Amino acid sequence: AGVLSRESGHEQVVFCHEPRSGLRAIIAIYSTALGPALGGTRFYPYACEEDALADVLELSKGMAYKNAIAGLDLGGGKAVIIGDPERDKSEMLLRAFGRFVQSLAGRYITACDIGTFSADMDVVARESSYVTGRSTELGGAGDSAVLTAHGVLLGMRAAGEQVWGRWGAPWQRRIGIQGVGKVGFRLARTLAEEGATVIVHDVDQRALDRARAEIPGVQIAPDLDALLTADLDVFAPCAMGGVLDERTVSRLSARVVCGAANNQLADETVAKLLDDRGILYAPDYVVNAGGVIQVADEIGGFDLVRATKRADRIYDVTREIFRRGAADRVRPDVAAARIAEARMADLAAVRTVH
Ligand code: NAI
Ligand code: K
Repeated sequence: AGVLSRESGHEQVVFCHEPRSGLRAIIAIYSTALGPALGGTRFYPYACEEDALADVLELSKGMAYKNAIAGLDLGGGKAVIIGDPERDKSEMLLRAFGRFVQSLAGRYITACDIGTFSADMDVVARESSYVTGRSTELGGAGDSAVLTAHGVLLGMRAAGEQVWGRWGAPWQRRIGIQGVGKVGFRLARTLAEEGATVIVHDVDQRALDRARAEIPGVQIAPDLDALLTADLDVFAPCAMGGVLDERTVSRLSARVVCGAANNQLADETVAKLLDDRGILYAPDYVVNAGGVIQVADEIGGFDLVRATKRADRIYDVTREIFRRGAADRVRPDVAAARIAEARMADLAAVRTVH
């Protein structure tokens, strides 16, 4: 891990094993330049430890950029628990994980991600003070999908205005959403209520059944290709990372990509492919920061009104990134990275002066 963290730029990577509970987890801290490293815990049946490590390294770096550009006084980190959440999750395992989080003495603050929920954070919090995303009954921020979906919508509005001059007519607002889980479902419902045409795809039949039952007029695409090639204005990836690659980008009919998933680009060449096809990419970590803004607010005592006001700024930040990109003649992903990296470097420098 030492060599790995030097090469990848991470500050610290911790492997956690607790045999009695079966816990196998990795906590990665990319940067504490701006403050404690905040990022969720993903509970996922990784095929092997190498896959889990690759994921947590990438996700923790993404969190550092996300927190930096959101203007939070927080660094970037992430945790992964290797296992099937439906089968392997237990009080013992979550508390064992909480012990490891506590052992980092506040350098890492955890929260929910794929496969973990507020009720799980309540259990982790019985062993650690460095937990957010707890239940609202316990003073927590609750389900962060609320402000994540809110922020993605604001980012979509900014992107729509950039491409079509305004949000709404004359374009049709045909939105394709991959993944109707916690975030994608809310996004789909709000857009449908606003009168947009919403087409969704999910690999989980239960998620599709719920969407069909609760979102009037929602259309279901049988597979990803059908979704990508549907006549879309906006494609919103809200499932797992890596959906955009050479193949999927070549099929995409949308002019805007704006969604909640972390690390939507399979690799760094994909941003250029999108740009070459005239597709505006709203950088994932810019528009999906609502969730971390929501849970970060819990650190000082959660207030939904305050957190929503802060998440509202995602609209201005997204516009600023498009503006900076145009002014510097770079793609939006490059403009966003420059802003995030500058804030981390500037404040890291100032904060080492005693
Ligand atoms: P979730 O687990 O509730 O929903 C994900 C949905 O995607 C599920 O319904 C799942 O069946 C579906 N899915 C998985 N693989 C798929 C595939 N290959 N094709 C189609 N559908 C697929 O997760 P949640 O919370 O809605 O998050 C969605 C994405 O947004 C994730 O990538 C997450 O990391 C990211 N995100 C979530 C935040 C939050 O506050 N919940 C904050 C920032 C990012
Ligand atoms: K997250």
